[in-house]
Amino acid sequence: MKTSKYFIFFALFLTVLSCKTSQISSPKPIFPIPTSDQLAWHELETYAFIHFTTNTFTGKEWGYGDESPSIFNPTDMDVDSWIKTIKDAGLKAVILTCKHHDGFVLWPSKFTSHSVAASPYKNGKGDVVKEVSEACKKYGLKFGVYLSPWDRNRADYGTPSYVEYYRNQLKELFAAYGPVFEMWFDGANGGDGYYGGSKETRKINGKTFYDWPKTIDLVRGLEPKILFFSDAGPEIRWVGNERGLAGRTNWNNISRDTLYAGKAGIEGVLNTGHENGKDWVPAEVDVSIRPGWFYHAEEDSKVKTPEQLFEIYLTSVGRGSNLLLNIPPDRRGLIHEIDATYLLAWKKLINEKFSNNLAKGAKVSVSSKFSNKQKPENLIDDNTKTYWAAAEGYKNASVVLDFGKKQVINFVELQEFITLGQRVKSFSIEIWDGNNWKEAAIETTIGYKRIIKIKETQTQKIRININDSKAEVILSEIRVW
Ligand code: FUL
Ligand code: CA
Repeated sequence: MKTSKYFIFFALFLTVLSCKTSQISSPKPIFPIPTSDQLAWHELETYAFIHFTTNTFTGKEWGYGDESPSIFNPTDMDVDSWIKTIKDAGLKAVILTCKHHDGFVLWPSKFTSHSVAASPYKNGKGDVVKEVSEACKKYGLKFGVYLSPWDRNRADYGTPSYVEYYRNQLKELFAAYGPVFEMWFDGANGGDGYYGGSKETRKINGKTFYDWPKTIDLVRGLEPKILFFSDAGPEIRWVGNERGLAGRTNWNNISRDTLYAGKAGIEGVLNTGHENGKDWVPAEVDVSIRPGWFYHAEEDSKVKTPEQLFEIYLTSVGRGSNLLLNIPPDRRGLIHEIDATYLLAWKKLINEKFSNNLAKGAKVSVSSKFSNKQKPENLIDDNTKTYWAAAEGYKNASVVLDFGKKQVINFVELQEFITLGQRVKSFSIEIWDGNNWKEAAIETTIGYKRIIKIKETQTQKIRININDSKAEVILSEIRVW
């Protein structure tokens, strides 16, 4: 009787103790944190933009809005081959310009006659949006929609009936061509246009005219998992330039309430994000494989080479952003041979540079750990869902990887476990020269992924020093190439 009493007491004591330890056995999140749909978006890393409309046939970048649908006439259209090339190049999704600023729409919309239905393409029976979305399904790629808010064709542009028209088109698109993973709202509003023949300059108030909150609610009602891209989100932000450059410092955080699409002078903060931003709004890097967004034969000699594309990969994905690479079909309705060749060579280059992960099988030692659950080996298990964390509250930490013998090193790749928020503010990489540690790189943020190119060196050991962080350091993966 007496023994069992003691036993119960002891068991209770143990339970309380274990509750206490399990409470602190995982680090707490540092807000803001990504939603599960944003997390899935981060994992896409690279996807394609397709700009295709009457501009392809007029040679313009911004059609005025008076183009006759009769000029939209691709001679050898093969959407299947576009999507196959994109898939072979390792890209994970496609965003199509269903309507660019000129107002010509690529599906047979019942709300306008300024569309593919009035063109010679398939004798007016064609539907490019349908073809692209179906080919994406066939090849297992996600499908996204670009629908230009600015419309230089519409007579009612600038009045409430235009906003109604725009929303009707969204309803039509989301009903017929889903699922849609991302919706791209372009902030460009150049002013002048055809506007049903009035040929004038129309200025709208970018902050109020489109009443975005209402439009966004409408689309979310049709597609709950949709992610909205615009200059300032809500889910994905513009990176602030079209040259393929995410900020070397790149926070996923900004404060949405201080920004809106088209607001002047926000490129800087969009590029780097804001350390203390209240919302998780990661940057997407949109850049074209050619100088223009649309195909122009005179730019055939200016297609970005595999090496240039690789540099862009490093300054976008390698800086914690996603890369939206534009690949515009030509007048035949094909991805030009030069573009296709360079794309596949780029993919090959990525595969070659990142083929031999030296971190696999290395000996990992860390300066501290949160608990036995977040073991250092989690850093090299090729699984982004497992992580190592420094001891509670430790805003600096170091990790040493020992390869056991000298190895040639070119790149170091780091990933934070962003499910618990972005933390690291500054870090450095050091190389062991046999006697001393030598600094090889000094950088700021990491985020979802950071790839640091270092001067080719032979070494047996590298050390990553996290010098400052918002809270205890948490990394999910380290790879060394
Ligand atoms: C810009 C547009 O004006 C360009 O034509 C292109 O569509 C690019 C992706 O966005 O704002
Ligand atoms: Ca891991």
